[in-house]
Amino acid sequence: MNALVGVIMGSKSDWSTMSHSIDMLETLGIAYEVQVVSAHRTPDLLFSYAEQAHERGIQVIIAGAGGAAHLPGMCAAKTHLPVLGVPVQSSMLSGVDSLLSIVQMPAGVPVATLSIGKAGAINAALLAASILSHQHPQILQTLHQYRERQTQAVLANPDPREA
Ligand code: RP5
Repeated sequence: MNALVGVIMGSKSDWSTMSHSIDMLETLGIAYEVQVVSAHRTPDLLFSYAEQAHERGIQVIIAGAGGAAHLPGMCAAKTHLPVLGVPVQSSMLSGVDSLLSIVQMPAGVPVATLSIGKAGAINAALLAASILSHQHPQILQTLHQYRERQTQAVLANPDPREA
């Protein structure tokens, strides 16, 4: 199956966060590819990745980065595909630096920015599924099932004192 979602991250040190995107894509049965692409250390690779993603069949890009997190924004500058930015929780500033670096895009070049860390990585995969669901009925069905399981899990155990 050709990858529909391209997951990129600025460093292997982002993997512990971005692996949550991968786990959710696998839960939803969405074909993906994943690799390190650094805006600062491999800028030419970033440009070629973003420029060629669409013709390779990628429909959504999830880009995670921390600190001076330029990867999602520069990726969005080089492709018309939707780019979902995940701010990785940095050690020095707890990811606020990452969040502000990603979210404050100038008008005209959007990045859909998720929350810092694990929740953002999970939600990026779910948002990718939402985007893809319009053209992929199987993904729509799987997404509905995931949401229903989540709802039922809360309803089945509403007492906050119980685990
Ligand atoms: C960013 O710099 C990466 O996304 C990572 O979050 C951060 C630190 O990278 P390493 O020094 O750990 O490789 O580009």
